[in-house]
Amino acid sequence: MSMTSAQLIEDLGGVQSEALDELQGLTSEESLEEWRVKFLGRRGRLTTVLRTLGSLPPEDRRAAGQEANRTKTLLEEELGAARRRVREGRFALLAEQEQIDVTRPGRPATVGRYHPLTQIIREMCDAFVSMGFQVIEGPEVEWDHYNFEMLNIPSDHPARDMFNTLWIDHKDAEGRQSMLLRTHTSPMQARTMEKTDPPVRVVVPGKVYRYEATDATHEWHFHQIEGLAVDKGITMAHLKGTLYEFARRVFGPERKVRFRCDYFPFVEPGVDMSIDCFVCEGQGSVNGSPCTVCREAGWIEILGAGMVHPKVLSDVGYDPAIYTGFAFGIGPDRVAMLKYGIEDIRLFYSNDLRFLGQF
Ligand code: FA5
Repeated sequence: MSMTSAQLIEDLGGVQSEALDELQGLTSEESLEEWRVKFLGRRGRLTTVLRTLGSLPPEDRRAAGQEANRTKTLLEEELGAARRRVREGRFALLAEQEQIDVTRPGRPATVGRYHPLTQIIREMCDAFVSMGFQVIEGPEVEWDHYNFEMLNIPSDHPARDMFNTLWIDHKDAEGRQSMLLRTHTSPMQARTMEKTDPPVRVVVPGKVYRYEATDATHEWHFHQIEGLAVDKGITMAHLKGTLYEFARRVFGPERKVRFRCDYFPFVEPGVDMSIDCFVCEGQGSVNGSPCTVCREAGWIEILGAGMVHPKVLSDVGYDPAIYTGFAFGIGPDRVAMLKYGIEDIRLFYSNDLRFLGQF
């Protein structure tokens, strides 16, 4: 029985509607490819129908051929559209999963800055450099020899109690503890003088460590800036003039400064210098309650100082009959508290970016 064009056109219609029905439910690129092979492939359903074209009587072929081409083009176009849909759907899904909002402005890059203590140490050193001092640094792991002995603090000296020392597990030939974390920057006094002939004028910023309980103005590790000036004819007036000028530059002219006698074995005479408390404005109390920052003193001590002890000078080979000098050790952590109005020293070391970002 030979095929008629009406039959062939009906077959084409059947393949078309079946193909379009199936295409509707497909959501992956793999299933679309399977669909293509099934309907449009070399052994596919459409091709099979087309092969029967040749068996039509010649006068019917033209109409049937046109219909076959139309069907083929339609299925190819629908496949293309379905492929685009699947691809766009995949991107939309990805965007949803990754929550990409391409319209959002980019995140600004965060710009780093110096820690407030680094800033204050640099500012303080700059003040001394402008007065003729040179900046040097020294080791944080130190010998007992420089931290104590060369500063006129022998091992049996009660002044060792002033410095609650963190010792390193290391003993000398006689079995004594001899290595420590420096308790102050003063060991750089002897280290500098051993290497240099007078005149000497240096400042030494750095970290120091003490086995100490912490509170609003005490940390167990903090910073100091040591100062040392040795020459012929240096007097206490030079010491006071230098430190007043430093205070004026860092705090401004209106801040009150107080000198008092203090004791350090490596100076004679010795003093400490305080600045009026920024919280209670020197009163010792705020609204009738005791001031916790200065512990009711009205003053905050920022440095120890004095005229270099003759024994310290002679131990490094300087003649104390010819040379005199002054030395000081300032706590920049306390200076930063006073300057910026910070009520607790521990904030500097707590690594809170909300705090650090304010400087
Ligand atoms: C000394 O360390 C002496 N080396 C200073 C000195 C140098 C005197 C040269 C004479 C000549 P003192 O322990 O007082 O001294 O400390 C000096 C400064 O360090 C204090 O005034 C204070 O500002 C700071 N400081 C001391 N202990 C702490 C601490 N626990 N936390 C924060 N700052 C401190």
